[in-house]
Amino acid sequence: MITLYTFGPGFGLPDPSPFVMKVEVLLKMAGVAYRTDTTGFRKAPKGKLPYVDDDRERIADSTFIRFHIEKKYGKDFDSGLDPAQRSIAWAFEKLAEDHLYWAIVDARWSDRANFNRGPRNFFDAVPGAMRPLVITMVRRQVRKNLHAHGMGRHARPEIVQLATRDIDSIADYLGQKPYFMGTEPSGVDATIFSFVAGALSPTFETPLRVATERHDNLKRYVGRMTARYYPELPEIAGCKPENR
Ligand SMILES: N[C@@H](CCC(=O)N[C@@H](CS)C(=O)NCC(=O)O)C(=O)O
Repeated sequence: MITLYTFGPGFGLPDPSPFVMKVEVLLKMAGVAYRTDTTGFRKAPKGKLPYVDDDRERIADSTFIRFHIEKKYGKDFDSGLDPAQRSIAWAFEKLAEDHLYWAIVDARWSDRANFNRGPRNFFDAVPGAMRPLVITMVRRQVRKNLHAHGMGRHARPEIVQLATRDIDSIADYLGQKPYFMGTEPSGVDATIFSFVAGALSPTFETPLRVATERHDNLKRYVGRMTARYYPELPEIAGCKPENR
């Protein structure tokens, strides 16, 4: 059975990491049995979650895990999409993962109040005397990562402006369709659902959340995906399961 290494539920989400949520939804979409393990971060092959173990094969990174599921389990997450639609799906996926993601990181980690509401809890297991130092070091590393990406070089209002454009584009493309590419879910829904839910996390007070909440179709979409893939949960990020 596949083991998916996760952080565990948090921030009103099945996992604080949208990449972990993406892989969990892909596994559910594929109907592949899996279990989760929250103790794998230290051994992560690329220093990040998610990664999976599948019959002694270890695959790191949500996109390579997707490719693995498609190849090994004969599932094409984009079946039903023509080449142009597949390209659009890929481009939106990477918009979320490589652009919007960094605005979410900034909102959660750079803003002190939000950091205290959320990521600070990741360090609860660190012995009290060492905790402030560890927190300072990790936050410094996150700031360096933001700077290296480029997002962290912008002023906060500029970051919000860019991320709002991402969210508006996602909302406009979804429109009134039930799923991102049409009437049935495809691979990109695992990503868009996870990142939109991440932006809506009720743990954080962010302009990004306000920008996302303005889009009723996005909230209903998160509710629809919740009903389909997490029927056992009463809600995700404040969005109640919705079947239409
Ligand atoms: N490209 C990776 C990104 C994964 C990622 O950024 N994971 C974050 C959590 S959202 C992480 O583990 N960060 C830990 C770190 O950078 O030290 C994927 O698609 O899986």
